Amino acid sequence: TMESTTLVLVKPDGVQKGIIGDIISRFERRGLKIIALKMLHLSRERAAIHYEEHQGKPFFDGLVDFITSGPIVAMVVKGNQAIKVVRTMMGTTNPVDALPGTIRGDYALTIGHNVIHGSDSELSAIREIKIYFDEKEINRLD
Ligand code: YYY
Ligand code: MG
Repeated sequence: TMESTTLVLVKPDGVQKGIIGDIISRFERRGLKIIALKMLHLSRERAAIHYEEHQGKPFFDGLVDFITSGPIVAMVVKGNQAIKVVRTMMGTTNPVDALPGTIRGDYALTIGHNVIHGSDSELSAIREIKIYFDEKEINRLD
């Protein structure tokens, strides 16, 4: 086994749709552990830091508008290959291509409103978790 931790966000559209519980349940059913959890409303500054890899791209301003448009839920998810497993459970970035049974495949239809974020690599996960959580907010006990 290869334990890893990843950052998951339920985006404003996911909170609005009332699927926070379903998303958490999917991870728990799979055997992943939620080791930190909060609801917050991102500032544009913090959103730009989160999405710094996309600065300058044509969709960047719309992405920041969207992710700051309402409350989100941030969580740290832990388990065997959690980064990869969560990405698979999310489905493809463009929900039009996402398979039924994935979170985006079940709840989203356009790329600008795709319900969920999950870190895409070990480095991204470490960087992104720090944007949302202090060390002391993360439960490292099992
Ligand atoms: O990691 P993931 O969310 O699956 O996709 P990214 O390529 O990192 O893009 C981040 C975010 O930006 C995506 O979830 C939707 C939005 N976006 C967009 O609106 N239009 C694109 N052409 C690409 C991405
Ligand atoms: Mg990404």
